[in-house]
Amino acid sequence: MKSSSLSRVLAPAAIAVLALAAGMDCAAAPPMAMTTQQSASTAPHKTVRVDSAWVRAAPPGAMSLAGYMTLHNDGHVPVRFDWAQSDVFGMVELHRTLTVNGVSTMRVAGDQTIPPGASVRFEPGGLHLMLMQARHELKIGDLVPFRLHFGDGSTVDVVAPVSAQAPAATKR
Ligand SMILES: [Cu+2]
Repeated sequence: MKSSSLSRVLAPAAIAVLALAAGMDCAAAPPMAMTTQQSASTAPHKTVRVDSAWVRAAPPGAMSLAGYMTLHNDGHVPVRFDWAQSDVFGMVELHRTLTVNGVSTMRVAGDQTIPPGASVRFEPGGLHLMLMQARHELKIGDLVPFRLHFGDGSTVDVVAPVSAQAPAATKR
C-alpha cells in the first residue's frame, strides 16, 4: 500500500508538469527530453517531400537562428506538420513573421496542415523554424540536421545547409 500511496502523490505532480507544458505559449515545442530521441527509429512519412531547406547564417554569438524549407504533400489526404527538432538546438518552434502597424513581429504558428497536392513554404518574412538555444556556433556551409514530426507519428529527416541566402534552386 505504501507504493500505491506514493504513486497517488506523484501522479498529480506529473499532471501539473504536463499542464504547464500544454499551457505554454508555443504548442509546437516538444518537451526538452525529446530532443535526445532523434536517433530513435520512426516510420518515415510516405507522401511528404521536403526541398530548399536552409538555415540563415547569423552573426557570431547568435543564440537564435531561422530555418526555411518547402514541404510538399504528394499524397491524397491532408498532412499535419506538428513540430521539428534538431540536435544542434535546444528548442525549435514553428513561427510566423507578421507585420502589425508597420512593425515586424513574430508569433508561434503552431502546426501546419498541408492539403493534398499542395505545399507549405517556410521562407523569410513568413513561416519559419525558430531555432533557439544553439548548442554551438554555426558558420556558412555547416549542415544542420532536422527531424520533422507529422500528425500520424511519422517523421522526415532533413539536412539544411547554413547559408547567407536561399538556395539558388528555390523557385516558386
Ligand atoms: Cu521566429
